[in-house]
Amino acid sequence: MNHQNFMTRALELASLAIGSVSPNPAVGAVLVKNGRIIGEGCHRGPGSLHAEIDAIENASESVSGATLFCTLEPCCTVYPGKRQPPCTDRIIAEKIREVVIAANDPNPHVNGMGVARLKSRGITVREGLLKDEAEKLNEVFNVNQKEQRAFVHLKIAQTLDGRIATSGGDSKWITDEDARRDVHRYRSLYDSVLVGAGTVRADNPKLNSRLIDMGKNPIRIVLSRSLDFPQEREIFSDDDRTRTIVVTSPDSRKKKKLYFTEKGIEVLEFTDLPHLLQRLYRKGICSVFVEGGKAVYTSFLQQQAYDRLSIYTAPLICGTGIDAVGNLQTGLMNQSLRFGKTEFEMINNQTVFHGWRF
Ligand code: AOF
Ligand code: ZN
Repeated sequence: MNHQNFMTRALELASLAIGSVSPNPAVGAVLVKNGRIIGEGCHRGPGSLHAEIDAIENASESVSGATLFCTLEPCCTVYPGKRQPPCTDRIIAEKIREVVIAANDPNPHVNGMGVARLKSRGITVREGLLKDEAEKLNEVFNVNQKEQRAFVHLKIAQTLDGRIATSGGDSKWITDEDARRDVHRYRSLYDSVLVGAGTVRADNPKLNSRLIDMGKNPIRIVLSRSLDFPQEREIFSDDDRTRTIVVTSPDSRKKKKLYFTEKGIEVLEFTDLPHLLQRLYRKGICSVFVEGGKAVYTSFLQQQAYDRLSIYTAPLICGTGIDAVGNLQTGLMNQSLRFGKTEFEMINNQTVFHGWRF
């Protein structure tokens, strides 16, 4: 096995806990001595051991002189709210000789200082092995740390002619069950799922991860200016005890807000999406998976309030219908939104486009 294989294994370990680590990053670590893995570890979520320490504790022999492969730069300080002791101290105390790191930790309390501390104690440090893979795994954490706001992933399911529903509003179902299962997998990875009031009125969605075994249910967020809904929408029932938050404008009627707060549903007021994303992050909601409809997609795109967009396209043409995206006020082609980084996949006969803003 070479260095790349060891880091690939560390990335596999990191991804085991993805979906349960928020607000922390997913991290994996492998300890190697004489060309053999002698310990493996991963971070399992807030309050749990860090991956490096987990690997040290699991080691089958003394780790002195070993090489540590970790997917994230080891942490190096203590600060209010920090739950685990600095990994660098333990790495130094255990006399680990070399540390190979995939990605830098953008947390301002680490951000290069972990590497500097290890180097200052004579430990050889190599950085950047499988960096892109490691950064993709923690795209939510990276945006959280750098921009102090929730990460946004927009998801659209559409026909070949870019419709998300017929003119009568029917959208069940554009994509097949396998594509919908993939969407439920994403729901289970994120802290929250957001839809507009129109979608709640028209589709009465549950917005849970029921197509995934053991998938955790995200917090449900509904954007509504009017706060007018038909009674008994699924999203406001607490059968599965999933938290729901209603987000509305500061001038919506007090009496209507009271209706929700009396049901134990939190009401948040917002003026623009960038502020809402900061507010959600401060409340511990690190990621938002946005599932429509048209007005909501248009607002997020218009306000540049997104990090990633996934479009599931099914082999259907519906002719007239509801467009996925409305007017973005882009008069010229060079003012259109262009995605720098893209990926495509197929799910049965449907294409899935993934685009990243940066
Ligand atoms: C590591 N290894 O496995 C993880 C790290 O509250 P704490 O003590 O768990 O610290 C959380 C911070 O530590 C988090 O914001 C990130 O900067 C880093 N996460 N670091 O060395 C790990 N999960
Ligand atoms: Zn640590």
